Amino acid sequence: MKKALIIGAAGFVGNYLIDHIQKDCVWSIVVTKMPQEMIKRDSVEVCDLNILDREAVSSLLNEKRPDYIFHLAAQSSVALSWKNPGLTVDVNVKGSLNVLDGVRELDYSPRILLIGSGEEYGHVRCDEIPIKENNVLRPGNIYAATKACQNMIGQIYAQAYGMDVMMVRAFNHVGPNQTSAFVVSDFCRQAAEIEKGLREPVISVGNLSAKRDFSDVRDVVRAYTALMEHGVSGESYNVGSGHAVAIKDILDMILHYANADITINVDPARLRPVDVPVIEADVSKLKGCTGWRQEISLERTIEETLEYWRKELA
Ligand code: A2R
Repeated sequence: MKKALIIGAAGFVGNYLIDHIQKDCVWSIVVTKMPQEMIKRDSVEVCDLNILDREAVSSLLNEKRPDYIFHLAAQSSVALSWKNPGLTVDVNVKGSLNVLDGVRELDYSPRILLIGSGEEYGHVRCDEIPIKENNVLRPGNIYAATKACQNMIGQIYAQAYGMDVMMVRAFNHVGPNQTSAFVVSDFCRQAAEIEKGLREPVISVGNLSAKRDFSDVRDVVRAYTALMEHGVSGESYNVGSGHAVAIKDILDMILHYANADITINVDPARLRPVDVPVIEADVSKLKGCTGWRQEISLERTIEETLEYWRKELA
C-alpha cells in the first residue's frame, strides 16, 4: 500500500485532502501539523512538524518514508504577506527548501507535489488569458513572489537532482470551513451574521471588479491526488475552474441565497495595496494529463459555504 504524507494538514485544504484520500485512494496517511494545531482523525497518523526546523523535517522523512508527499504547509494569506513579508519568505521559500533537501537526502525517491498559486502569474495581460503554465510570471504581491520562487526551486531540484517533484499553481479555492480571511468565506460569514441580526444589514467589501478563477476545494484536492498518480516529474500544472468570475458576481450570488435585505459598502481598508485585475487558468494540461474534470458548481459551493457559517454562528 502506498503511504501519503501531507505536510501542513491542519489547514483548510489538508482536511479535505485527508477526506478524499480516505474515501477514494487506497493509501495509508501520515499528516503533519504545527504544535499548536489540532487534528483528530481515525486511521491517520498525526505528527508535529515546523518546516523551518530542518533537522525535524529530515528525521520525520527518514522515519515515515512516504511514497507521496503533498506539501501544503505555507503562510497562505496574501494580506499577511504584506504585513509580514519576512515570515512569508521564511515559510514558503526556506520551509519548502527544507522539505526538498530532506527528500534529496533519502536513499529513495518519493513523489512530491509542491502547492503553488495562480497568484504567481500576477499582472497578466488580456491577450494571455486563459493563462497557460508557460506564461511569464509577474507576481503582484509578496505571497505570490514566494510561491513563484518555490516553483522555480522545485523545477531546479527535479532537473538537477532527478527528483520526482511536481508543482501545481492552484487558483482560488473555496468551500465550507475556510477562514473568513478569504473573500468568499468572508462575504458568506457577513451574510450569515446579518441573517442572525448580529450586524447591520451592510456587507463591507474591497475591490469588486477583480476577476478570479474560483473552484471548490473538493475539486482541487481531487486534482492533487490525480496528479500524484499521473503527473509528470518537473512539470507545473494549473488547478482551477478555467473561468474567471468578478467578485461582484460572487457577491450577487451570496445576496441571492441570503435570507435578508443586504446593502453593499466599499471599505477602503479592504482594498489591497496592489490588485491584479484578471486571473483565469487554462486547465487543459491538467485535464489532458489526468482526465480530471470540475464536478462542483460555484453556486453549490457558495450555498454550502453560507450554510456552514449559519451553523457556525448557531
Ligand atoms: O499558520 P498555521 O498555524 O495556521 O499553520 C499553517 C501551516 N504552517 C506551517 N506548517 C509547518 N511549518 C510551518 N512553519 C508552517 N507555517 C504555517 O500550513 C496551516 O495549518 C497550513 C497551511 O494551511 P492554510 O493556511 O489553511 O492554507 P490552505 O488554504 O490549506 O492552503 C494549502 C496550500 C498552501 O500552500 C497555500 O499557499 C496553497 O495551498 O494555496
